[in-house]
Amino acid sequence: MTDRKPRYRTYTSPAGGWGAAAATAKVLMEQSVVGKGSRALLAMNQPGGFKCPSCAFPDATCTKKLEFCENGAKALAHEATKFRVTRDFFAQHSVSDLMQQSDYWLEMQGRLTEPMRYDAATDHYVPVGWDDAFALIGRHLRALDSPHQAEFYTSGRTANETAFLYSIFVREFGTNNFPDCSNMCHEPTSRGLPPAIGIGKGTVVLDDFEHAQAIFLIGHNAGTNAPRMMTPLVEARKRGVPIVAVNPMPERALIQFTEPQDIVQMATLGSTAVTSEFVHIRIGGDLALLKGMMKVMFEREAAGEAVFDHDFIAGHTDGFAALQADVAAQDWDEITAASGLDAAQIRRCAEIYMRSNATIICYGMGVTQHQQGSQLVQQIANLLLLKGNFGKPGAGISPIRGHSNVQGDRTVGIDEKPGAAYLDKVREVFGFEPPRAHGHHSVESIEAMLDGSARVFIGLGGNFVRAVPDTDRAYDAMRQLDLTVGIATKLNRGHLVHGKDALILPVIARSERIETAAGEQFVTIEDSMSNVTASRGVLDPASEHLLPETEIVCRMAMATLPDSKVDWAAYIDDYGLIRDKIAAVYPALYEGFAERIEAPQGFHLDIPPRRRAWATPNGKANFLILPGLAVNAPVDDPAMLRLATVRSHDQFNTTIYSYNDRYRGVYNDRMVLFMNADDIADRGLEAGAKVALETFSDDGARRRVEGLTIIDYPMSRGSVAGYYPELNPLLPLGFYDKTSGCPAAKAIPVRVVAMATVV
Ligand SMILES: Nc1nc2c(c(=O)[nH]1)N[C@H]1C(S)=C(S)[C@@H](COP(=O)(O)OP(=O)(O)OC[C@H]3O[C@@H](n4cnc5c(=O)[nH]c(N)nc54)[C@H](O)[C@@H]3O)O[C@H]1N2
Ligand SMILES: Nc1nc2c(c(=O)[nH]1)N[C@H]1C(S)=C(S)[C@@H](COP(=O)(O)OP(=O)(O)OC[C@H]3O[C@@H](n4cnc5c(=O)[nH]c(N)nc54)[C@H](O)[C@@H]3O)O[C@H]1N2
Ligand SMILES: [Mo]
Repeated sequence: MTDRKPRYRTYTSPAGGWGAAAATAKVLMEQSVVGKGSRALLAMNQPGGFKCPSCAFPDATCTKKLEFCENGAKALAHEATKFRVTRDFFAQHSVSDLMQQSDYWLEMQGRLTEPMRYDAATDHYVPVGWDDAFALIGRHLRALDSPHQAEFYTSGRTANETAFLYSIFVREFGTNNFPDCSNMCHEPTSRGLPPAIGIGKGTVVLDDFEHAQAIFLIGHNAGTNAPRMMTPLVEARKRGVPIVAVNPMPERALIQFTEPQDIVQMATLGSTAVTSEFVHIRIGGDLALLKGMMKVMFEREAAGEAVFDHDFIAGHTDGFAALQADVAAQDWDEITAASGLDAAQIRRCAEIYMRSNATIICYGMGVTQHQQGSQLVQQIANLLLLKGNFGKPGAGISPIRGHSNVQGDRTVGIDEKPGAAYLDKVREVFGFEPPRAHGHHSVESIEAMLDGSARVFIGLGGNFVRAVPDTDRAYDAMRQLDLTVGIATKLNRGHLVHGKDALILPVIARSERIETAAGEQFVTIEDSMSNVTASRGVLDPASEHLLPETEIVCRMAMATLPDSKVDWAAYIDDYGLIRDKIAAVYPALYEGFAERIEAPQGFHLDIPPRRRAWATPNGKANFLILPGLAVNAPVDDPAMLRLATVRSHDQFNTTIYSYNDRYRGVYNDRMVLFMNADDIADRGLEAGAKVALETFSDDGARRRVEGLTIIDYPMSRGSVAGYYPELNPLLPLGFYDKTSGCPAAKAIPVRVVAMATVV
C-alpha cells in the first residue's frame, strides 16, 4: 500500500507527449540511474545494442531514431536500478516479514545479488554457493519417481538460446511439462490460428502499416502496453486511414495521442485523434460484433454487390458455406444485445472493412483471455479471409504479443504439446529419445501440484504464483512442493510462496554484458512480427555473483543428467554453438542462422500465409465455425457483471512501478473498480464507495476480494474492470479456454457487494 492519499480524476489531455517525457525522467531519477540509464536507453533497440526488455512490438531498426518509449524506459530503469537486495537484506527480513510487504515494495528493493537458499529453521533465505545450488536441484530432480513430477516454467523475457537449451534439458530429463507465460497470454493465437491459416503467429510486418487502408484494434491497450505501436498508428491516421478501436474502456491513447518523437507536435502541444471509430463493446461481446459485420457483408452480397474476394475464397479456402449458414443463424436483436452495440455502428464497422482492400486486424488480451479465446481468434481470421486479407501488402492478422521474447521461446521448443516432426529432429540432432506424451500447461501444472503429483517447480524468469488464477489455491499448491527454484533478476512473491526447499538464483539482465571464457556473447530475440534480432547488453552486471541464464540452464542440466548426450559445458561459453543447434533442429526457419544474424536488422522468419501458402492438413485456409454469440459460459443472474483484469500504465505484469494509472486518472491506488454510472446507480451505490467483488462459480469455493473503491468510469454497460494481479483471487482455476489452456482473465462473472461507504 502507498501512504499517499488516493486521487481520482478524469484525464483529458492527449496520451504520450510531454507527460510521457516527464515520466521517463522521473523513473530514471527514482531508480537513481539518470546518467547510466540515459546512456543505456541510447543503445536500446539499436544495432549493436540490446532489445528492450518490455514488450514484443518490433522496432524500426536502422532508422537512427530513438527507439524507446516511456514504458520501455521504466523497464530499463528498474533493471538498471542502483538498489540491491543483498545477503544482509535477507538476514534482516524473514520470509514471513517479507510476505507482509506489497509487490511494489518487493520490486523497489532492487536487484538480486547472489544465490540464496531457504532455511526453514530460521525462516530466512541464506547465501548458498552456485555449485551447492545446482547440486541441490540435481538431487531433487534425480530423486523423483518420474520426470513428470517436475514443472518447468518459462517467462517470455528468456532469450532464444536459453529457452532452446532449457527445452532440450527438460526433454532429455524426460518430460514435456512446460507451463509458460504464453499459456496465459497469446496461446489462443498459437493454438487457434494453425487450423485456420496454418501457423500460430501474426502475418503482418511493420511495413504493412504503411500500406494498410484500414486498421482494427480489438482488445488491446497500445498506449500503455506497446507504446512504440503508437508511431505507425499515428502515421496511418495522418494519412487518413480509418482506425477502429474495439474496447469496453475508452483507453486514452486510442482517442488522442501526442507522438513524443514528433518534434512539431511536441512543440505545438498538438495531438492526433487516433481512432476514427471507437466501438464501446461489452466485455465478451466481440464475437457478436464480428458476426454482425460478416452478416452485413453477406446481406450486401445477396443484394448483388461484390463484397468478398471470390477468387481468393475459391482458390485458397475451405468452409465458406458453413460460415454463411452460421452467420445467417444469428439475428440482429441477439447481436446487438450480446455486443452492447447498436446495429448502425456495426454496419459502419462493416462499411469501413468492406471499403478497404488491405486491412490489418490487431488484437490483445481483450480477445484471447476468454473461455473460447482460441475460437474468437479464428473468427477474426474468418473476417480477414472473406476479403483475401492475407498475402498482400498492408493486410493480415496481427496479434500484439506480450513479453519481448514470448513468441521466440515458443518457436524454439517451449511447448507442452510438441509435434512428432520436431521431436524426431531433437532425437536426430542430440541423440536421445525425447518424451512423446503431452505435458502440462500452466493451469494443469497447478492442478498437478494440488493433487500432489508435482513435486518440483523451476521458474525460468517470471512470477508464476502471482500471474496464475485463483491466488489462494496457487499459494497452497506451491507450498506443498519439495523444491521451488526462482531464476530471476528481482525479488518477487514467487520467492516467498515456496516449497520445502527453495532457491533464488539471480541472473544477468537483458541490458547487461555477458562475458564468458570465449569472450563477449550476444543472444537473440523474436518479436511479435517474427523478426529475429541480436541483443547485446551494454551495462555491467548488477553484481559480480550473477550468472547468465544460459549458464544456469547448462549447469542445472549437468547436475541432473550425469550421462547426458549433450555437450553442456561447450554451450556455457559459446552461444554461437547453440545457434548452430537451433539451425539444425529448425532448418526451415533457421538455416544459416550464424550468418543471417550478422545483418544489423536481423532477419524475418518465414510466415507461409504471406505467400498464400497454408500449412494446414487440407492445404487451404479454413473458415472455422463457433456457433452462437458467447465466448464465455453464461450466468443467469441479473446481478452479474463481467470483470476484466487489466494492466495499469505503471506496471509490467506483476511488477508494479507505481500506484498511478495516469491515463485513467487514478493516483496512489490500485484497489479500484471501474464501473459505468448506470451500473453503479442500479445497485444503489455511488462513486467512492468501498465494495467487495465475489465470483459466480459452481465449484463450491468462495472467491472474494474486499476493499475496492468504485470509480465512475465510462465502461460499457455490464462491464467492470480492475487491476491484475490484485484481482487474481477472483479467477477460478477451471475458468479457462480448453483449446489453449488460457485463463479467462477478461470475463469473470462477478457481483458487487456493498461495504462501508467512505465519503
Ligand atoms: N507497460 C507494459 N507493457 C506491457 C505489459 C505490461 O504489463 N506493462 N505486459 C505485456 C504483456 S505480457 C502483454 S500480454 C501485453 C498485454 O497488453 P494488452 O493486451 O493491452 O493487455 P491488458 O491490459 O490486459 O488489456 C487489454 C485491453 O482489453 C480490453 N478488454 C477487456 N475485455 C475486453 C473484451 O471482452 N473485448 C475487447 N474488445 N476488449 C476487452 C481492456 O479494456 C484493455 O484495454 O502487454 C505487454 N506489454
Ligand atoms: N488476472 C490476470 N492474470 C494474468 C494476466 C491478466 O491480464 N490478468 N496476464 C497474463 C499474462 S498475458 C502474462 S504474460 C503473465 C505474466 O506472467 P510472468 O511472465 O510470470 O510475470 P512477470 O510479472 O512478467 O514476471 C516478473 C518477474 O520476472 C523476473 N525477471 C525480469 N526480467 C528477467 C530476466 O531477464 N531474467 C529472468 N530470469 N527473470 C527476469 C523478475 O524477477 C520479475 O519479478 O501473467 C498472466 N496473468
Ligand atoms: Mo502476456
